[in-house]
Amino acid sequence: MDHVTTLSEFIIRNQQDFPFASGELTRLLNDISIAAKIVNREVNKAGLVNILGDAGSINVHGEEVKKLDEFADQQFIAALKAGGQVCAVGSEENENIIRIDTPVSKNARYVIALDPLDGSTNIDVNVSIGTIFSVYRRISLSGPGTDEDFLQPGTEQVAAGYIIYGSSTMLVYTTGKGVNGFTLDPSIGEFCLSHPQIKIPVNGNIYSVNQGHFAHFPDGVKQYIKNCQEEDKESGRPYTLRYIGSLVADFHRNLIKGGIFIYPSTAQSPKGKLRLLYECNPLAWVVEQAGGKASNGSKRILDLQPRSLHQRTPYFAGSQEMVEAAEEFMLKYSPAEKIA
Ligand code: P6P
Repeated sequence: MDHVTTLSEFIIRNQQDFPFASGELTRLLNDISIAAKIVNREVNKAGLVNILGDAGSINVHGEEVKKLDEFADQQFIAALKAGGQVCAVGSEENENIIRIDTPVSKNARYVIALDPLDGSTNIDVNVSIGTIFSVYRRISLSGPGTDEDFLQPGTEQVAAGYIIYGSSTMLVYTTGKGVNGFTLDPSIGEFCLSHPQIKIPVNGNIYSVNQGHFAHFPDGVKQYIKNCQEEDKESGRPYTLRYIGSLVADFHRNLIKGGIFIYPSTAQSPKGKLRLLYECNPLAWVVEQAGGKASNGSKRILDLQPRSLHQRTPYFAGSQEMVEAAEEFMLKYSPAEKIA
């Protein structure tokens, strides 16, 4: 069997490629991978809720059972605090940023925005879920991190990626030198390089959208979906509709096979449902580094200037030619959808 390359070995071997001082990225991604292994263990036990107790109950060990997304949030924050590489954490689970004031962390050079467990409502039905993370260099000079450290366009990210807890658990990330995927080998407790230099097909035949919102989609999205459903052998249409309802799972499938994921503005979510800082930006950088595109229907996601931590945005991400086709429909049928 060829030599297995672990995540730590890979980072050390490619250290010169990373915009970090030696050792910082190794430690930061190691902290993330430690929390991911702990969350993975709990996610895999979620089916035993009748034994372990439902969230809010007291389990057989007399411990309070936490909701898995709260549990994941606490695990990632604890691992990042212990690792000392970030001075603040912005999390989907917390209204305000968590400013880290420990002696080792408060002058750390990075901040991290994360969705600790996206799609957690799918746990009860055994559907893949994920963690999404985005790392920036701080803007503030010293001390615990500040809000302004998080309100940077996605082009300023220095590391970004996701963990998908599925049929296997994978960590996929970029630091601007391509996208690499690592699969957790539970027998040795290591993330091992399994998908080097991932590239998304420039075109695809899968579209991912919640058709249930169709009536409230912008006309450009309605027309693009109708185009996907038309018979046209030359372009391989009709395309296949695949929608898991778990962003990381839908995104990862399209990254590997090609396709487009769309969550546009809807009546319930006039600015889109997905969050810019810790869902759309990190996945936008990953998909661009893999050769794809990500926009809000008219503007590049990574160029958007965030105004608040939990800001939402319409999201079109995936194979370059599919995103460009959808943008053309948006320009033609929904020009007013230009989101500032
Ligand atoms: P809808 C899960 O709740 C989530 O945040 C994403 O993971 C997913 O892509 C989206 O919402 C699904 O939303 O409205 O289709 O149920």
